Amino acid sequence: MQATARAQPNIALIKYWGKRDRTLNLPAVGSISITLAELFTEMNVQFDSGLNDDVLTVNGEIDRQMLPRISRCLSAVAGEGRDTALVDSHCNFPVAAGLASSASAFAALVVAASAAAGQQRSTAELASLAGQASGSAARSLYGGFAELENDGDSVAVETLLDAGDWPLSIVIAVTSSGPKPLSSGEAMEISRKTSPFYGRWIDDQMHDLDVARLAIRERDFDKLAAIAEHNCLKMHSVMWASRPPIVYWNAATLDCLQTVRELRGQGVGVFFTVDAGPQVKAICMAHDVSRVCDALQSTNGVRRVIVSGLGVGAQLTDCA
Ligand code: 2P0
Repeated sequence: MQATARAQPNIALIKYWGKRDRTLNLPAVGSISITLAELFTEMNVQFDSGLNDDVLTVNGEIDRQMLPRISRCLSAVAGEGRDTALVDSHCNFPVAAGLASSASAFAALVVAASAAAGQQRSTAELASLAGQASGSAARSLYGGFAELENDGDSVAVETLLDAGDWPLSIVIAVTSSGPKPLSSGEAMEISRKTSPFYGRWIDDQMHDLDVARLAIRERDFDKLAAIAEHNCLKMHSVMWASRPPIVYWNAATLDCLQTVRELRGQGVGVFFTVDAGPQVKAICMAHDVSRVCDALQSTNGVRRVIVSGLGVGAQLTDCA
């Protein structure tokens, strides 16, 4: 059997940084994210392909680097005794550059693999399997605003608001399209072991989650803006103070933050967030999109901007 699924990346407004259990890949903190609409990974999985080993192609090219993680995830979904698989992935945005490509990839993979194996799993089960492969991927099973809770032996995700309930827009300023120098997983471990701010980061997270959850439920843009920017800068402070330091930003990243602040000074409803990469994500009201786009596009060092609304979670698109 073969199946195809499509999943969108998500952007954390309250971030996951650090692991509580590396074997089970459980996050050390909860997180809150928004799932995008226009960016996606489409993944086709075909078991019983007659191959000796799993084969992964990404945008038409054989990918051996990502293959071990993909194979582990396939075995977690379909069992260790499963057939080998042909996995064909297509992504309409730069991979491994801080745009959460692993989140959309593993969310799409678990949905496609489960269907191709003839299973009927709940979204919660699929999220848990995706989270074992990549912590942030659990959130991409859900649309709109999603909270990943940090209790127990597996992850639990809850939808806080559907995409249509508060249709915010996201403008992504791409400042570099190369792969990131250090994976998030490696960087989190360095932070846990060496950053003097790591313990405080963990201790503060519950407060930030509470504030953001309430702001989302009340659709209070200014309150969400303030806590999201604070949480983002706090996470990067943890990274910067690690040894060796982890700095994903470039000069254009900082220029984009300045652009967002200037826009806000002019009365535009917009705030920034930055993940494990140099791209800046500006979250704004739908009616301010063109102003935010123009300002970021003309900021020094910005290569291009990508605009997205909020989307639904991962979906099965074909199964035969
Ligand atoms: C997040 N990031 O909450 C945070 C903010 C990056 C910065 O989740 O090791 O690729 O595969 O569980 O999910 C990126 O980490 O890490 C991430 P693994 P993942 O979106």
